[in-house]
Amino acid sequence: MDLRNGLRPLGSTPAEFEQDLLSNLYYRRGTTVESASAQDAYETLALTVRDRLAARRARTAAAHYESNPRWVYYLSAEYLLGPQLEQNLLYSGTTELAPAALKSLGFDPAEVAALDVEPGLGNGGLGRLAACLLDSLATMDIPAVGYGIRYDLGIFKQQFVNGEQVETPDDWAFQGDPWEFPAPDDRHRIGFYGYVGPDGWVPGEVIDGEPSVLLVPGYGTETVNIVRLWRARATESSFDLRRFSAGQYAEAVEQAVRAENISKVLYPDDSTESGRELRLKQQYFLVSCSLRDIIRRFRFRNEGWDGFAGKTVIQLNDTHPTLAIPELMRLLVDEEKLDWDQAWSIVRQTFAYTCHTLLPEALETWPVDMLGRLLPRHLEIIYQINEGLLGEVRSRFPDDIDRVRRMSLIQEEPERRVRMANLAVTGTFAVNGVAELHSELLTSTTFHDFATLWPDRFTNVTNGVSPRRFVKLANPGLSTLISSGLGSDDWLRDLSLLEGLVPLAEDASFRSQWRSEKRRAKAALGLGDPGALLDVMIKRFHEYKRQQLKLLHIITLYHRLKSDPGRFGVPRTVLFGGKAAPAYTAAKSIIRLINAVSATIAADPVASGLLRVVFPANYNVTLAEKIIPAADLSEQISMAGKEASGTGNMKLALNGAVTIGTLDGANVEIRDRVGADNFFLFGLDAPDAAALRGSSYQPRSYYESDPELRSAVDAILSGAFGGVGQEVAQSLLDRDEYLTLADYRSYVDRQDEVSAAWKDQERWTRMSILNAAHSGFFSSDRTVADYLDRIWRAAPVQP
Ligand code: GPU
Repeated sequence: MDLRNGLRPLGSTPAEFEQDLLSNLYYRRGTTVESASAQDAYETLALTVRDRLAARRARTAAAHYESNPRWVYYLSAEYLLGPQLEQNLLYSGTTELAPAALKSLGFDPAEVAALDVEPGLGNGGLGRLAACLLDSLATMDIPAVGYGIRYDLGIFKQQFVNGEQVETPDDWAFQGDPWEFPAPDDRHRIGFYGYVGPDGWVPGEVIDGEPSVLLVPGYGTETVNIVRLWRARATESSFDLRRFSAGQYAEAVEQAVRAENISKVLYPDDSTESGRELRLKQQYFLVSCSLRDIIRRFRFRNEGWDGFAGKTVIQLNDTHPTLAIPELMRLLVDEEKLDWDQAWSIVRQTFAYTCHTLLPEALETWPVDMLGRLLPRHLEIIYQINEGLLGEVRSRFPDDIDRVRRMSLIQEEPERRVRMANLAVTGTFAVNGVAELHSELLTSTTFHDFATLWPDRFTNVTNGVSPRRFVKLANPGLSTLISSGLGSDDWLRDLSLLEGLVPLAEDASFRSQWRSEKRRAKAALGLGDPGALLDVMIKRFHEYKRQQLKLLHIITLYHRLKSDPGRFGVPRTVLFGGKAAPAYTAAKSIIRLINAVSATIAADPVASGLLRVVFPANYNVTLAEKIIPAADLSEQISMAGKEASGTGNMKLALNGAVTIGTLDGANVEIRDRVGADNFFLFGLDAPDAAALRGSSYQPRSYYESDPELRSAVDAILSGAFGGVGQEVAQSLLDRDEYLTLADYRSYVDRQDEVSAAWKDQERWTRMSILNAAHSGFFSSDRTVADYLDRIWRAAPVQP
């Protein structure tokens, strides 16, 4: 059957859409207009929109089958997909149709839309990057599948109780998820534990991985790709009827519960290692299910193994899926009976690895004991890979024992651990960092030895963001203005066209419309004075990102206000958004202190009209889409040499926020493009920061020599903010691991220039427009184009 022509076309008029809604309401939801709840209406709408994408999906799959292309497989423990309804309305061309049809059936479109829950299956930048890349892959018609885990509970919900972060579970699919297609027949059986016998691994425990599929539509094209998310299921035999009959109810289901815990919850860590066995199980579960699925798909149109690496590239999103390397070796050697060298050559041609960090503590390692107990055969394979690696090192660098020790896949001291990053570099044909500076630092520091051995393996692919998600959907008003300024909306598929806005920065009427859009977005956020500069810092809480530096600036502004209100620069609203890992005490203290400072300023009649600090709880993609359009100033103030790239910096610049930032991550490339005049640079650069860290850094000397800094720190120490946060100030004075005090003066002085620039609204608007105009490079379409060119080498297939 030809799927291209074999499907009844779905309606495109309001009446037809209404008909489709009705039939889904009756036949799929089993209810009627009169008795339908808002939830019924929401689920019905989702199904009706999904049907349109599913029809395109069928055509895409048929085209893929026919062309038997080279596939890009993206393996990621996290996807932060964002709200699905608005996206799928846009991509299916039903943004106007749907609310009209709902209304005419008597439903309230706003109430219905509010029921869409974002799947929070990621922590932060890494998970959102995965989602942006999938969006671009589909938009560019690249045959691609994303693989991940369908966690029952996503990233925790954040609440503030007395200013403190309190975490509650995110049961995002409590009502079911109407966007998902369960595919229980594609389940795979996965083993753990056990022993290695003469015929290979004999697992001691088995579980099933059951996939469901989410559709990933492209924008302005027919292509609909997919992401497959695995869910752990107990096998039939795991229910213990004997115990149940004996009244031992908990024991009867114990094994089943343990099995299903594997996909129960997303680990809420961001760039720190979490050494838990369950997390290692999740990682193996993801890669084992996904590899079997990749092989199953390869077998549709291909035989043998010779063509596998030619048809397949598997991108590892950080080290979380690195067990895919020994797992594919095991499948090829133990199950497919290939010899080791042939298998290793296939593996080495199939995988590529993206590193997302420079923090040493974020480089995953697993205790040899734990890994060997959970995956005994994989540990053997890792040892054998290590023999090959160390043999190569010894022959290239005879007698360099220290080099061998550094490069080994096994760390010996203080405990034997497997170094996942070393394994990822060894088992792949390409390794990339995520911004130019990051990639340079990787080859000069973290992976210096490997880059010496295999220089051609290393490359850079600077991150990017989806202009559909972060401009069109987040900021419809500005998008319309951009399209009218450029004379078309082609920029949504070729973001370099934003350069066409450059002359419009000199057009007073365009500037005034641009300002109106900013004000409108601020009003929509409900932030009071739309004339105040909106200064935003939205990202995970981490000491290296330095929310504490922003806080010292706020306290300094507050002190200036108190001492001379007439001298105060410009009205400012500072907005924070972000979560701290639940176990990260220092980050949670910073959150608590921000909320306390916010309350103190709000309660002070002298200050509250001019300076406000707002901190909406539970920052996520949904909230990001509201905040980013409203932002005037983008805070990108990490200690130089610590932020791999950043992607919020790109989203904000694209929406016309001006950056204040260090020369870190992708900030460097943003500044190069938008121009030094349109970027507020401050602070130590990466070499100087590293040098200062390496010497005997004395944070106290900065405190002692700078009266404004001193009074800010003293205020915290003296308990001026509800008596909380003293530990934050104390740790700055004693350790200040991320050089906050060293960069304070340069930061505060730069902020004074920000205030001066804001006073000249015409000048500010020009900077704002030029930021957007010169940020076209930061489209994830360009990122995907770079991956294709440097690593993936796959070609588009049009449905
Ligand atoms: N990142 Br490692 C995460 O969000 N989580 C992680 O576990 C690790 C890195 C971030 C980087 O911190 C950020 O700089 C980068 O822009 C983002 O990944 C995407 O590459």
